[in-house]
Amino acid sequence: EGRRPLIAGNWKMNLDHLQAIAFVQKLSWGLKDVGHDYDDVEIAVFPPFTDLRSVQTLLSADKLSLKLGAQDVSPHESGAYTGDISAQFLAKLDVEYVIVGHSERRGGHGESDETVGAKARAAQAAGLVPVICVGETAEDLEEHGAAAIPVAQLERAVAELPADAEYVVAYEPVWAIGSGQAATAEQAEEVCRALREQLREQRGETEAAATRILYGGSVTSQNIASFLRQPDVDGALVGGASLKVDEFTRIVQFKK
Ligand code: G2H
Repeated sequence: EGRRPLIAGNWKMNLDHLQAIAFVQKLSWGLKDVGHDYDDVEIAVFPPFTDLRSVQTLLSADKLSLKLGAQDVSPHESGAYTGDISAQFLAKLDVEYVIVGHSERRGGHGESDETVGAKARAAQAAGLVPVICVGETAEDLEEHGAAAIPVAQLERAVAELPADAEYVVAYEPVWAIGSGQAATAEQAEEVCRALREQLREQRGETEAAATRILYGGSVTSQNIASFLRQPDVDGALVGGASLKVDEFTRIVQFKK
């Protein structure tokens, strides 16, 4: 439907800033070797905060087409928030995307849907594109089926965004994260379709049709193509497999 696929590499708490430079160099050279067309498939990497400056310098010095993302952002603009990083700080480092509401933050740091919505709003206000993560746990799945919880999370996360805001949605079933047990392409499509339907009702047809919805959870070079063949899956949020240059290169080259 004319949405450019996005493959996002979420490094989580891996690779320090020296390792990050070596990694991004190797990745971008490898992508050049295989003739990757960035207009065809967009690629973004999401390093830890402490790597962003180094990676930004490398990307701009070598005019690399990889996009830069961050893994979290404060809902606040500035002030007495020890340890927080503002959206403005990220924007000044040429960060374009920021993950909000990853299950490791919802679970491990007690982030509510309201907090996730406030983070998405703060990111959007600073000119960043929030990557809003939603997904059900194994217990949710058993109790409510696959779509109900992610749809409710999305509804609350986009509630405060202005009309026609740009954002990305990532459907990550919690039971599929880092488990090696990915959802099937059909399961992913079912929920991604329900998420788009929610956007259609809540935000209108134009925004629903333009918004990219990614699948995340144990994505590999073996299963990526099956997800991207689904009409409502527009890319992937890749964790573990984004830390291996060769494997990540195969993933972004999924059409070949
Ligand atoms: C889900 C995903 C990336 P992995 O958290 O966000 O990680 O691919 O390792 O399951």
